[in-house]
Amino acid sequence: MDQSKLRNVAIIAHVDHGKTTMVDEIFKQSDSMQAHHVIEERLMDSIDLEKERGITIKSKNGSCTYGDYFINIIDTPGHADFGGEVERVLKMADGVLFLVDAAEGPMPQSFFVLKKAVALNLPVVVVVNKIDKETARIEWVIDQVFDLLVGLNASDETLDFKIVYASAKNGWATDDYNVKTNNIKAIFEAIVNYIPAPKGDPNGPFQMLVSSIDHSAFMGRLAIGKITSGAIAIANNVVAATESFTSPAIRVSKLYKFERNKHIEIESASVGEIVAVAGFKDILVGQTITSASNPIPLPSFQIDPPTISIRFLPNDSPLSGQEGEFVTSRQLRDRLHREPLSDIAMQVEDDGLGFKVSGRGELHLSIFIEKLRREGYEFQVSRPEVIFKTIDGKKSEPYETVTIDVSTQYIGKIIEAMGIRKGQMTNMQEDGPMTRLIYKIPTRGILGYQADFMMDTKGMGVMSSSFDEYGPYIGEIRLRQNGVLVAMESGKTTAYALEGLEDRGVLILGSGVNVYEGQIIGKHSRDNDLTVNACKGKKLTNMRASGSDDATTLTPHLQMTLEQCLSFITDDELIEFTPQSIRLRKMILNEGERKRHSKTN
Ligand SMILES: Nc1nc2c(ncn2[C@@H]2O[C@H](COP(=O)(O)OP(=O)(O)OP(=O)(O)O)[C@@H](O)[C@H]2O)c(=O)[nH]1
Ligand SMILES: [Mg+2]
Repeated sequence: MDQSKLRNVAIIAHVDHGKTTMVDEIFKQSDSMQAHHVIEERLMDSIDLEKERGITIKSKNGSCTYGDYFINIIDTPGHADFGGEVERVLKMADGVLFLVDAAEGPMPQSFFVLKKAVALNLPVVVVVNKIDKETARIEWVIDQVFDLLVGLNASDETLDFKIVYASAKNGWATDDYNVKTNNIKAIFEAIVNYIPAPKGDPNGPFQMLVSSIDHSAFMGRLAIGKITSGAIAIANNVVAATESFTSPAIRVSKLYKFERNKHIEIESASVGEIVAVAGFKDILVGQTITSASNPIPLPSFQIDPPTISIRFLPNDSPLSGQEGEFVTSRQLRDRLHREPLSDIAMQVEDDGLGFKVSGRGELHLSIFIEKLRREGYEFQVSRPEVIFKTIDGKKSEPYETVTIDVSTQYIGKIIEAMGIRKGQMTNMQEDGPMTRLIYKIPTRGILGYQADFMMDTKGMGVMSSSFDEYGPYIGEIRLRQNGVLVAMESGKTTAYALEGLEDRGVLILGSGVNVYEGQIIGKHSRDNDLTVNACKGKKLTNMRASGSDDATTLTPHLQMTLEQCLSFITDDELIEFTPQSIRLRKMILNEGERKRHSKTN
C-alpha cells in the first residue's frame, strides 16, 4: 500500500461527545461504502453491553477509503475507567480527531485523552460536535480547548489546530459554522490534509508494537498494532519480544487488515498499516512482534495503576449451582486470571480467601462482573475498596476530579451530598440556568454516587469524574446510614409476609421469590439490622385456603442496579451473582452466629 496515501486516525473525546456516531457517518459517507448498504446505529459498539448501555467499553479498529486514501479509524471509549485503553491504542495513530460537545465543552476525560495525545506529539484536529444543539456555545468551547492545550504545554503547531464543526448525528460537517452542509466532507478533508501519513522505513527490520488483543473463534489471539518498520507476510518467522523477554519464533499463520469494522485476510502488509497477526498463543499487549532474525523490541507501555479492588469468592450460598454453568472455585479462578491477558488495566491476585480483582474504577469492575454473568458464571463479591498506598510514610488514597453540570435549583442538594462524601469544591461557574461545579473528592466518597445523583437532580444533571492523584487519607466516610432487613429462614416469600414488613423499610424483592436465611430482603428504616420472617403464610381459615396470596397488593419493590448493589453493601455483606439473579446477603447467614461473631470482634 502506498504509504503516503495511508492515514491512521484515532477519535478521542469525553464520554458521549459523539465518537461512535461520527465513525458511523465516516463509514456511511466514505467511498468504500456501497449505496445500498445500511449501517446500523453505533456500528462499532458491537459488544452487547455497549449497545445496552450506550457507551463504548473497548476501543476498536475500522477503516474506509476516501478518494485514493485508505483511512484506518480507531474508535476509543470516552469513560474515564477505560482511559488506559485510549492511552495504548493512541500508539497506532498518527493524529487524532478530538471531539468536543458544542454545549458542554471540554470535560475531565477530554483533558485526560488530550494530554495523552499531546504527550505523543500527535497532531490534533478539533471537531466541535453537536452544533445542532440549541445550547451550543461554539466560540466558548473553542476558547476552552485552546486553554486546555496551552495548559498541556502543547507545541505552537498543535495550538494552531484545525477546527471542523459537525453534527455527527445529522451527518454533516463544515469548516465555517455559519454555513450548513449536507455531508462530512470537511472531516475527510481534515483527515487527509492535517493528519500526516505514517512514518517508518519500509525496508527496515519488522517491528509492530501490540496495542490491543482480539479473539477469533478459529485463530485464537489476534495481536493488533501498527507496523512501524519493515513488512510482514504469511509464513514469515517472527518473535514477540520486550526489552527483557523474547518468545520462541512462530510462523505467521494469518494476517488481517480492517475493512469497515470487519477483519479481512491479507497476504502481506507494510510499514504504516494497522494489522492483526495470528499465530501467537500467549501474546500480550505491550510486546513487540519483530523479525526472528533481527529482533528489536519497542519500549512497552506504562499504564496507570488500578485504584479500586473487589474480592471475588466462589458462590457458597444455599442457592448456588442452580442457575450458572460455571460454579467451582477453580473455574472462577481460571476465568479471572484470563482477563488481564487482554485487559492490562486489570489485575488479579489469589489472596487465600478468594481473588482480589483490581481495576481503574467502579464501571471497569461492574462491566467485568456483568460480562462473567453472561458467560454463565456464579460467584460472590465483597464491597469495593479503594487501593490505599503509603506515600512518604503517610496513608494515602485516590482522589478524583468531579465535574457536575446542574440546573441551578439543585445546587443545594449537590453541595450537601458532596459534603457528606468529603468533596472539596475547587470551582463554581454559573452559566445561564446551569451551574458547573468542580470538586476534588476521595474515590471512596464518589463510589456509587451516580444513582443518587440522578435522583438528586431528577435526571437533569450531568456528572463525570476521573482519577486525579493520590492524596492524604481523609478518615472515615459513612455513606450507608441504614441497616438491612434480613430473612430469618429459607423459603418462598409471600405477599402476606412482605406486606407486614413494608412499614419497616424498603423491600428489594417481591413475593414468590426463593430466599435463604441470611439473605437481605430490604433496607431497614433504622440504622440497625432486623431479622424478619418474609415467608410466613396466612393462617388457614375455613373461607380461604392457605397460599391464596393474591388479595394482597404490595408496593412495587425497589430494583437495584448492579452498581447500586456494589455501593450499598457493607463489610459484613456480599453480593451473589448468577446469570439470572443478583442477591444481597450477610456474610454469616445465621443470626446467632452473626451476633456471636460481632461480640468477639
Ligand atoms: N444532538 C446531537 N447528538 C449527537 C450528535 N452526535 C452524537 N449524538 C448523540 O450523543 C450520544 C452519544 O453518542 P456516541 O456516539 O455513543 O458517543 P461516544 O463519544 O461514542 O460515547 P462513548 O464511546 O461512550 O464515550 C448519542 O445519543 C448520540 O445520538 C450530534 O451531532 N448532535
Ligand atoms: Mg463510543
